[in-house]
Amino acid sequence: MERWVSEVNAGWGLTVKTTQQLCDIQTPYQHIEIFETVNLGHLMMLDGIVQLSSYDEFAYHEMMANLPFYSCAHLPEKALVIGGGDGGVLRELGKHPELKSIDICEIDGEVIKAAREFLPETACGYDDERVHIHVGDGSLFVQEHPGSYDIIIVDSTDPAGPGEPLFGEAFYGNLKKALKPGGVIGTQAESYFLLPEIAQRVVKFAGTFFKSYGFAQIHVPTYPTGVIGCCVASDEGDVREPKRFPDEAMQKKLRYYTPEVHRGAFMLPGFARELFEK
Ligand code: SPD
Repeated sequence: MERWVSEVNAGWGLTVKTTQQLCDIQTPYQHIEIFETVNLGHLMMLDGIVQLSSYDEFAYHEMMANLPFYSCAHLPEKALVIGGGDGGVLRELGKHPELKSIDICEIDGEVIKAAREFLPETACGYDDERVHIHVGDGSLFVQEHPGSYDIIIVDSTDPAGPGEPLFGEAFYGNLKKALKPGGVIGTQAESYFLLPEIAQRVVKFAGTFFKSYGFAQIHVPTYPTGVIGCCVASDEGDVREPKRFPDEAMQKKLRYYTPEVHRGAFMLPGFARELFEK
C-alpha cells in the first residue's frame, strides 16, 4: 500500500512515497524503520530521521570514508567507525587494500541486523574479514583505545537519543587521544542550512583540539536541505588537500569522491564560511 513518510526536522520536512514497510522495530535506543520507496530504493529512518536511501547513500558514504582516508598524511592502516551500523562507511573503507583492520563500534546491534537483512547493498561492508564489530557506546570505546587509529569516522545520527554524546566537546578530546600521531577524524557535522548551530559547534570543537580542520559539504538529496557536512580534522598537514589520489582502478569504484571534489567540498558559500569563522 502506498504511503508518504516524512522526516520532520527543525520545523520543516522531507517526504518520500513508499510502497511497503520492511522493518518497524523499537529497540532500547531508537525506532528503526526501513521502507521500499517508489523512486529511491530502500529508505532507512531512525527515530523518524532519514539515515540513507539507496538512491544517494553512495555520496555520503564515499565522502565520509574518503575525506579522512585521503587527508591522512601517512598511509592509514587502522580505521575505526563510530555509529554507521548500516555498514555503508565500512563498504567504502573496504575498497582500500591498504587498511589492515577496520573496527566498528555501533551502540544498537539491531541496526546492524536490520541493515544486513534489508539493506544488503549497503551492509555488504560487514562481509570484509578486516571488519571487527563491537556493539557498545562509541563515546566510551574511544576512551578505552588511546593512540590506536589512523582514521576515525563518526557516522552518527542527529544529536538526540543515542547520538547525543557524539556531539560534545569531551568526545572530540577523546577522539584526538584515540588517534595515532598524524591521524585524521571525519565526523557527521549536519547541514549548515538545517542545523547551523550544531554544524558550528562541531567545527568549533574540532578547532579546539586539532591544528587543521574544516567543514566539507556533501550533496545528499534525501537529507532535508540536500546538504550535509563532514568535519575533517588532523594535527598533520592541511586536511583540505588530498595527500594521495585514487589510481584509475580505484577511481572507477567511486561515483562521487574525486580529488577535485575533496578540495571543492571545503569551498563554502559565504554565509557558511562566516558561520565557521565566528
Ligand atoms: N540528519 C541525518 C544525519 C544522518 C547521518 N548518518 C547517516 C547514517 C548513514 N550511514
